Amino acid sequence: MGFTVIKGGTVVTAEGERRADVLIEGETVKAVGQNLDSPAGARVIDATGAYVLPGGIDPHTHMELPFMGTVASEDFFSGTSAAASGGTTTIIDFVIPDPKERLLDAYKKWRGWAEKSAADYSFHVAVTWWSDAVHEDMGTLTKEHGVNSFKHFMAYKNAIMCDDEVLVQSFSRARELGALATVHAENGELVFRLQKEIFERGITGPEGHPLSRPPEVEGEAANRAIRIAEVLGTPLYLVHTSCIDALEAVQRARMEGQRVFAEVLAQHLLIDDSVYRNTDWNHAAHYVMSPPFRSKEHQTALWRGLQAGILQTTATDHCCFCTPQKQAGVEDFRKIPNGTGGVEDRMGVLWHHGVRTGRLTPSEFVAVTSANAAKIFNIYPKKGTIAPGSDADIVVWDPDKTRTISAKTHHQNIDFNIYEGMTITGNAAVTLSRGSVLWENDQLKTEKGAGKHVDRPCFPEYWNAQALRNRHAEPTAVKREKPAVSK
Ligand code: URQ
Ligand code: ZN
Ligand code: ZN
Repeated sequence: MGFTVIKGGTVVTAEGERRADVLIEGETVKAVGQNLDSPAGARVIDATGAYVLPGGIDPHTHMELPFMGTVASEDFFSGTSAAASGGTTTIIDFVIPDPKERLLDAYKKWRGWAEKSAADYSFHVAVTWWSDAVHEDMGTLTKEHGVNSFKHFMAYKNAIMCDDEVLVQSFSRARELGALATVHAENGELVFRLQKEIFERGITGPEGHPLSRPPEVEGEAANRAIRIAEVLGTPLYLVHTSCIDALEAVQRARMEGQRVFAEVLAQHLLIDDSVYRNTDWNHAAHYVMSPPFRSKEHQTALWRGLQAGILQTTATDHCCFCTPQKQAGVEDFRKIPNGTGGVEDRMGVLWHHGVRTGRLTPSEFVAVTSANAAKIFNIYPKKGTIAPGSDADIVVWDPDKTRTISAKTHHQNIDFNIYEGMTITGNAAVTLSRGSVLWENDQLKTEKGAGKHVDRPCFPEYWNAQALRNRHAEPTAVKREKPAVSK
């Protein structure tokens, strides 16, 4: 592969923005600077009037996930292609072993599925049970397979839910390995109880879903995971923080200096729980995901959390189920497969509602859509920036390009779009993955299997500073005479 020069744009990284050209050699950024020469035969991309951004990183997707008796309709090729059309060039997906399934076996299975990806990918690995084999596999995955994050579902009782014993065992192992623990924080026992109560009151439609998972249920689990991580000294990442109750738990911990990171989904910033009252069952069911969409005050708080740095990353939890799949729950909301799409629209909706409203600067936009995830999951500066030596994952971002989001025109493999009809200004004009153009002139040019797995090494010792911070003075025994045993 030869040279590409992206000329005349404004390069934006998490550190700032400047007018500069970008010279790419093969898959890698070679230079960033003013008026760079174009080597003979170089491909020139004109970025005049546009921003030049690091490719987006979505740290939370579920391509072709087997879940709730079906399989998510988006596969790794169609999903990474759709992502590229919206400016996202790397996804971090999830290996979710069945309870009693060896983590390593599940990992190899998912790696096989992901081979078809059009752009780069990596995996969090879920711990869904505990045994010496899990302990061993976590070590193998970190040492030999580039895994540095282990997921724990505190919800989904009788399926993949972790109880406190598993959380404690796994968080301890993660710290030993220098890996990050991540959690889906909802109290699965409370959800199970509330689902039963709601259903038995005759509320069987999608409106029952949010009623069975109120913010308190997420707040309790968020706090519990944070406290367990604090005592054990394990760095923690909360996925899809959706409400004030969880946000406050994160804020308290961070203000105490605990190493806690938190993610917010683009859709939780923009959509409220009125969707569940839609009288069209199919429409309401398409918004059934966990945690559920919340009332408006939570969106306002989440935007503030993102602006204040309490939330560091944005994601989509892209987990697609088409209408016939959702209808498994037509008699019982508990059977509606949980999940929504969104990988294609994350960056566009966040630019429109974030940058164009003044909530975020372009540089902060890059931080929350790319750089922070790269830093937290230890793939920076390979990903998440535009600098010599970085992968040439780059988006020429047209701030004036307007489009109306619709399932009729999107590239996602799902017959619904949660942002249907939303008109946004600011979109990807050209998307490159390691120097190859995947999206240009509103056309996908993706190739099955072109994506590569991204190893994520465990963290240097300083991550275990968390452990040092939490260990009160080394405990010591008290010397004392044995008491005379009274008759
Ligand atoms: O819980 C998750 O993150 C997966 C199973 C996707 N579904 C969802 O409702 N969020
Ligand atoms: Zn989840
Ligand atoms: Zn998820």
